[in-house]
Amino acid sequence: MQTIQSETVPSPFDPSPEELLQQLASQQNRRKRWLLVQPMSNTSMMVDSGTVSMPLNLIMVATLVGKLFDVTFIDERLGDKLPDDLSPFDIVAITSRTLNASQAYRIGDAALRQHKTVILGGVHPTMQHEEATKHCTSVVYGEIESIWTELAIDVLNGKMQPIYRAKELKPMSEMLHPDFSYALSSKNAKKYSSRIPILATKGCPVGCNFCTTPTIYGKNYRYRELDLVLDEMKYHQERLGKRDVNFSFMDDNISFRPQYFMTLLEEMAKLGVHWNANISMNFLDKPEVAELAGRSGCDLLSIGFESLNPETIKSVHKGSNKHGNYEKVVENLHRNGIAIQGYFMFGFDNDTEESFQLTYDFIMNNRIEFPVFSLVTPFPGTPYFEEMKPRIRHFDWDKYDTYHLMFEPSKMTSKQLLENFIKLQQDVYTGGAILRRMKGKPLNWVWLANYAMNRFTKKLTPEYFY
Ligand code: B12
Ligand code: SF4
Repeated sequence: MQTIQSETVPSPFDPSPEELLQQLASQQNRRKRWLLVQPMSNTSMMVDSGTVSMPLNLIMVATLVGKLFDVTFIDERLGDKLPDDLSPFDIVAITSRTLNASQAYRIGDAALRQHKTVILGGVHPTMQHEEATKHCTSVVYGEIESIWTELAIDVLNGKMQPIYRAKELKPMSEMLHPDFSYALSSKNAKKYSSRIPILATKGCPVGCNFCTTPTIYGKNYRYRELDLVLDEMKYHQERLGKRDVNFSFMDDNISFRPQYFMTLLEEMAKLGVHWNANISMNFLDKPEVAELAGRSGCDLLSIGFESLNPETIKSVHKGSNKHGNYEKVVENLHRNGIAIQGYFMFGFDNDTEESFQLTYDFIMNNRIEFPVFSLVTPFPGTPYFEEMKPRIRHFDWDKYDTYHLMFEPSKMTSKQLLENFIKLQQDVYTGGAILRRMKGKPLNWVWLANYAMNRFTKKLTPEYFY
């Protein structure tokens, strides 16, 4: 006869996991103390210096954790200092991308030495969970929201598992309204960009082989009810006492569901806000979309053009990029007063020295306001990483900032790649080139970004990228 253990069969009288969590939480003698850390990277790029964007990922973690526990929030990029003595804390939870993984691991190791429960989350620990478990008690795979109940129950019971991975993703309607006070309470908070991060959708089914999003979230695309997004915008308008608030969407690709996107735009037009976002270019070739985006207060869209070579686009599976549409997309956006942050990557196997001239001509002829260049970087966990692994020069995560040479190119030497890469950046950011691209455009932060890039690119030498 088979014996059935009582705990494997849930009784209708058992509390649900959510109820159990509330019960356990209310029995805490004192609220457990969490230290949440955004680590600083070693990158020479400008992304982690000067003004930085508020880390919505860690803010979302703090918002959830803060419902049941005490939270101390440290953002090393601001100059916040991690205490040497971690005894006031029970749990140290650290977010990490690849470029700050080694710093995240150093913090994790130090906290483990002080016998703290250490939790690592974010893109890199998700993609490299076996590596990450050596530097923590537990890794959280993907978003915290979908696994929070199980994680929090284990924290309260003091019985942690090495990895927490949700069986299914929760709908975004359950996402809490982010509480920015955790980040803004830092005495260094003035270093945060005034643009408020906001999230409407998650995921991107385009499926580029170099991107972590399809690997972590699959072809899934979720969105929040519009009212939730708009309520968040109205809340900030009231808090700041003005209509003209600047929002920065953290979405992977905001336009994947055209109807949702168009309705969101209509509603933002009524609110009178300003916004920027990442977007794929399929769909922007329609003039009516660009017109509505301009009317809704969009002042900049970040678009991954990646390469002007259609063969390269095909090889990375970026089906959203139709080479014949590039100029039409730019023209549509410019006609409606929307600036473009254009991303371009170099080092692909199809790239030759001519690729740089082609890109220069495209940027200058189309007056791309904010071109951003990177060296192709196979991020761990992506199909591209697996494909390129035998050719990757190093696995030093500090150098995975898209500004280091990852492998020898196939149709030119590394020296040629780097010299052309530097020349292109310096050429599009000379004073004259900035004027040619920017003349007549609104006097805003995009001009400042160009000025900063002018200074930054002058300093570049090939050694920088090794
Ligand atoms: C918006 C965005 C940006 C913005 C803002 C970044 C910022 N400060 O937050 C800008 C434009 C500045 C940017 C810049 C860059 N980015 Co970016 N960016 C994104 C994007 C699209 C969304 C990030 C986001 O905020 N999502 C919303 C939040 C709420 O979700 P989340 O980050 O996934 O966080 C959840 C979980 O990860 C988890 N979690 C996160 N941390 C923790 C911690 C703990 C303890 C726990 C339990 C859980 C947990 O719970 C969170 C809440 O749900 C991601 C793609 C992605 N989906 O991750 C790429 C991404 C992070 N970027 C990437 C890259 C490469 C860059 C750049 C190097 C690009 C460049 N060449 O300039 C720079 C580097 C910037 C930097 N210093 O990190 C890569 C990183 C790859 C990697 N393996 O590290 C990503 C993953 C895109 C990709 N190609 O795959 N980026
Ligand atoms: S379009 Fe952007 S977000 Fe979507 S898979 Fe490609 S790189 Fe990732």
